[in-house]
Amino acid sequence: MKNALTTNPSVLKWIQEKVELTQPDQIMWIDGSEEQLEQLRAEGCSTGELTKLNEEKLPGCYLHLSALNDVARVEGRTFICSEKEEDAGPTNHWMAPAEAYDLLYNIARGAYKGRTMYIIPYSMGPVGSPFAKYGIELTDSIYVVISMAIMTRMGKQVYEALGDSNDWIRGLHCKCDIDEEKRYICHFPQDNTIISVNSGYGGNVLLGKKCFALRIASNLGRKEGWMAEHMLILGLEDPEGKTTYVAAAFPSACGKTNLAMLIPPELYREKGYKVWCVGDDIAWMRVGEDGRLWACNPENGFFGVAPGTNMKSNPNALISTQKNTIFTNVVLNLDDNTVWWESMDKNPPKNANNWKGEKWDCTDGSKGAHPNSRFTAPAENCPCISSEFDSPAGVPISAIIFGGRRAKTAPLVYQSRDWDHGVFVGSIMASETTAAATGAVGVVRRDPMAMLPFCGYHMGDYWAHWIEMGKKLGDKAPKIFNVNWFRTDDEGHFLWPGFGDNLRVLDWIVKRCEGTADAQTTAIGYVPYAEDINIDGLDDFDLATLKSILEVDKELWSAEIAGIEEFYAKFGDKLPAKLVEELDTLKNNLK
Ligand code: GTP
Ligand code: SPV
Ligand code: MN
Repeated sequence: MKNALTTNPSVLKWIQEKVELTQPDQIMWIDGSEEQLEQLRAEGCSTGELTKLNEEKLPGCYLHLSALNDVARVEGRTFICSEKEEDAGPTNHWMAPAEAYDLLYNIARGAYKGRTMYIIPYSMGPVGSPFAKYGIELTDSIYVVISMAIMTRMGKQVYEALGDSNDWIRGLHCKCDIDEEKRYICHFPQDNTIISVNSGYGGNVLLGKKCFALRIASNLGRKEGWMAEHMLILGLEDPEGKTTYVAAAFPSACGKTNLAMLIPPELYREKGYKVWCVGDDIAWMRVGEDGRLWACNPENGFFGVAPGTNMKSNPNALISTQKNTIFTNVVLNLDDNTVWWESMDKNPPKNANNWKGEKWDCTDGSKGAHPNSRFTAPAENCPCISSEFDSPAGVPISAIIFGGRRAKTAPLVYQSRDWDHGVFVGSIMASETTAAATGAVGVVRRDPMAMLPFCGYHMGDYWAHWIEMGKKLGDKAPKIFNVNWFRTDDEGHFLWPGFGDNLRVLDWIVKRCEGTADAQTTAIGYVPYAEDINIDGLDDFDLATLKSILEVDKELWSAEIAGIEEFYAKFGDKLPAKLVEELDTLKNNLK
């Protein structure tokens, strides 16, 4: 092929086939150079796909508005096309591979006519590290190219690392007409292939992210003996300079980015505590040579929720977005060409366009930014990025934390009795739904390990894989915890201050890992003594409230059992016996 950046035969053959299928007017081999990206940004601005923002206030930043019907992941149109239906399991949508290819190729046929095919080589994980996996995404979207340049290690160095290997993930994205009725996000684990059509929204089209790094990678992890999880990774440095790493799985829009970039409360800062961000959304984890669990963030940037991000809740995230960032579906301030979103500050712009690109009156009660509006920011912008961010070996994990939005039931924090009980705790996770996916918001649903929309195979097999990993790790396995920042009073107000103050809970978690904090044994696991969570310096929060959110209400938990049983029933004989045992133990404990 003309101007090809590789001689890898499997790459060339696959691209040639897709060129014949999609029939682009032009082909552009993305090399990752700044000149090429700059050319694409300029072209994106000339077609209206991008708006260049104020170069003085937001250098290198752009606004992108998606189609009105295309603002979040579409779980109902996301398919695992494994050969056998039972391998996708009861929590995924499944389509037979032959039928899916047929359907998708019919949609993709001629889809690049009059357009350019961009060929994006990218790496998930630092290029050349033992964690790294390579992918090629074909797209007809400039937004996708410049976003992949932020979210992944993108460029021709990937071809050098790949050599002649056939071990890479194929990704085809076609915008087509952004037709909701023909929107499909399909995964073919047996072919390491992803095809996404009729969308331009991040989670559906930045194929390195959820599609590859979770749905395909979870399959690879199962085969190769490692784990791909919807988890942030952070390091908590104590005053002696010792850093403890934890990984935490919360469902979409439930606080991963916020926790990953947390700024400790003043009294901890004064003592010298620091939090370092390794990742805010995805963790790949494998057993290291020392037998411990080591984690790497395969991404290179943050695709974070904009609304609610402000100098108080998450200054590190806000600062990360102040240069070289792409904003999607936020408010455009027409006076100074900057962006705004709900609760960024108390001064919504008077002369502005909303996320739909319409003139917006901030006093009419309508939202200016979409609730799932996002920023795409380079990890290197983050003031608290970990020195280990690019480490080929990753970081050793001491604790795994599960969590979700539960107004009642789940206490602020508890620890599992052991690894298998921890797998049970993850498997019964439930959370109120958010705007990160289309559909109703605020409905409690089971979301095991925060992987419900992202596990690329049968969830029963996935749990069995977790149990297997625990066996491999033995007494070096991380301790497993569950947190809930979202307990509310009867009027629906959050009881726990959250955000930076979540460090107070992390502090207890780290002490539990070190064996220096006590705990009370309850029906669901180990719960802190209220006195062991430091609440010094908290206004409007007292020990009585803390005790109330640490409470394990046996009635609520007994009601929970029915929900767990109903959920577990879906998995039939794929439900690991260990989890049934753990459920029996819980039932007995609640008697
Ligand atoms: P994805 O990118 O969708 O995977 O989301 P995420 O898990 O990274 O969630 P994020 O940190 O962006 O937080 C989403 C929403 O939760 C924001 O509106 C935050 O303001 C809110 N939030 C985060 N942490 C807390 C907390 O400790 N307490 C409360 N009450 N809200 C929080
Ligand atoms: C999530 O929904 O969990 C996200 C955003 O992190 S998306 O990339 O759309 O999946
Ligand atoms: Mn996420």
